[in-house]
Amino acid sequence: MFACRLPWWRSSAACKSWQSGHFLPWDRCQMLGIKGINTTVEQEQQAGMKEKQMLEDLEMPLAKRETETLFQEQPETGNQYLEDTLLRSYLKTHLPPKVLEEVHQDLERFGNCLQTEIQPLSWECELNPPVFRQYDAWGRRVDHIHTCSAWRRMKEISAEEGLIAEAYERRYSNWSRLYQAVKLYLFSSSSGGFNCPLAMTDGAAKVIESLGIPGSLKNAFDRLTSRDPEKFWTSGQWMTERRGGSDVANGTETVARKQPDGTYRLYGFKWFTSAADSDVTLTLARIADAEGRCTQGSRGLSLFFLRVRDEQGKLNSIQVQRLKDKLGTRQMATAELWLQGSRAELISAEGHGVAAISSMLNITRIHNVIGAVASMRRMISLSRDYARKRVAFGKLLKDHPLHMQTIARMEVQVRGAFLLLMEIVRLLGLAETNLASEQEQLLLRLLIPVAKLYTGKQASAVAVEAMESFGGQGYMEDTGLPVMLRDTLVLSIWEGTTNILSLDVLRSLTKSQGQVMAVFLSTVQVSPELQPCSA
Ligand code: UCC
Repeated sequence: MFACRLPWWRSSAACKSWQSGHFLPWDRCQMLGIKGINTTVEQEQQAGMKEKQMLEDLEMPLAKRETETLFQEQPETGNQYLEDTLLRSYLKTHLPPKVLEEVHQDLERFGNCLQTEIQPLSWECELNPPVFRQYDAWGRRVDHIHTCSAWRRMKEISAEEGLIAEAYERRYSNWSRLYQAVKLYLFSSSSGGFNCPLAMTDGAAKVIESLGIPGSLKNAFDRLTSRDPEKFWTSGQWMTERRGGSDVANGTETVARKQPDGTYRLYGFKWFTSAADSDVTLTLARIADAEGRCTQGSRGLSLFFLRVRDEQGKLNSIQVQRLKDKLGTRQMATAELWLQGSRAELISAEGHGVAAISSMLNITRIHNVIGAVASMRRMISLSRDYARKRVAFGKLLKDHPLHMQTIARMEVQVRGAFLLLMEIVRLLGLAETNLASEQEQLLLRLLIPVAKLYTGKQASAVAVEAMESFGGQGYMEDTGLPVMLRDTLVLSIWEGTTNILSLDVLRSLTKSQGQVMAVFLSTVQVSPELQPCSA
């Protein structure tokens, strides 16, 4: 019984031929009489000849078995843009024809690029996670986070493709934000985790823009929104400290001390800093008064901008304690950082740090929705392709109604989530070009936390379901499918857990004195596509 559970080459049903170095099943060894003991020279010679013959017989089938194609065909996707009928029909319905024409060409090209260049890079990022080196060979503290070349190439591609720039250049007025979101949606599940720094980069650019791009931040804004890989910067968002990341008001211990030149020095411990290889970051701290006292709670928090390294690449009085050992998003360096007098610039009104960083949070939460919809889309597309190739019980999976019902249910989920995402980025585009009505702004405020909390949970449920549709192959690391599941699981956790976002929904209700709900209900009632089906 026990032997049956072992791979055959380790079981009692197998033995190793000492003469040839080849493995032979045990019964064949018996037949050949290759025992190595209690045999005469003649018997051994006979056995040797028999074995030679046997190996020759085996050689062909074995060699063939090695080179034969897999007995299950690999699921694949082609050009993700061209294959996404819902996306294409949405763009066709909503975009002005001139914009559609330009955008279509670019997305088709980008879809090809994803397939040929970006997807292989993504896998490379997964296979080569960041490595942290605290000391050099001579004992000097260097705190170097080494990232792979594929990860660095993702940064260049992000700039070249304008994955942040597109939203801020506003070439297509209010449609620019939607267009950017569509590119990010296509990029996300092939980005090897680079969608995380992009989310925070977008959030930082948004904060700086909402401050009116002050002169001191002009260079940073230009770099965060640059299409030039040489200039492009990414940003972090350091909010979580050792007391936790949800209750930021009570968990933030970092202290800011004002310097004679008007800048600040930050002292504290940031416990969870994603994309720690970023160039700049936004972070919260409490400004200490002349006696060193700080205001506690939310009203004591202010928002700061800082560069992680100086021009020479030296860390800004930051020590990296270690990299986090995460369940997923392993391609991306998340670190624990000590701020030991890091030079920073105060960018919010004193005590209004949480309100100021909220515009970053709202952007990163939208990116979270993009990531959720993208991962569902990818898993289901692969599952659909597999159903067209895999035969079971005498026919293709696609011809089994029960299997197709499962896929159809997932398809409904991703389509609903996709349309919700498109509505959010459409509203955001209007708000950013001063074209949104008051109702649309209220709706946007409500839908962001709702969509983030809903799609975050939905994505992992769909990913688990989709994995099942590949049978045992879905559970195999080298298919790449488990990576997608692991990376999806974070979506309900970072950027505010489901309950924290539920509280944010309540916050939006309270702050608007219930108006957001009135707007939501009236919007739902007038949208024909949201009416219950009468037939
Ligand atoms: O950093 C992290 C990981 C980074 C990786 C990100 C990558 C994502 C990539 C996705 C791609 C696939 S994780 C850390 C994330 N941390 C959070 O998300 C924080 C979670 N906690 C919360 O959200 C809390 O609700 C807090 C911190 C916002 C609550 O703080 P307070 O101080 O208790 O909140 P208050 O007092 O209610 O609000 C303070 C001010 C108010 O404005 P004023 O002062 O004008 O009345 C609020 O209206 O902030 C305003 N405010 C908001 N405004 C609070 N939340 C919002 C909001 N969502 N929108 C607008």
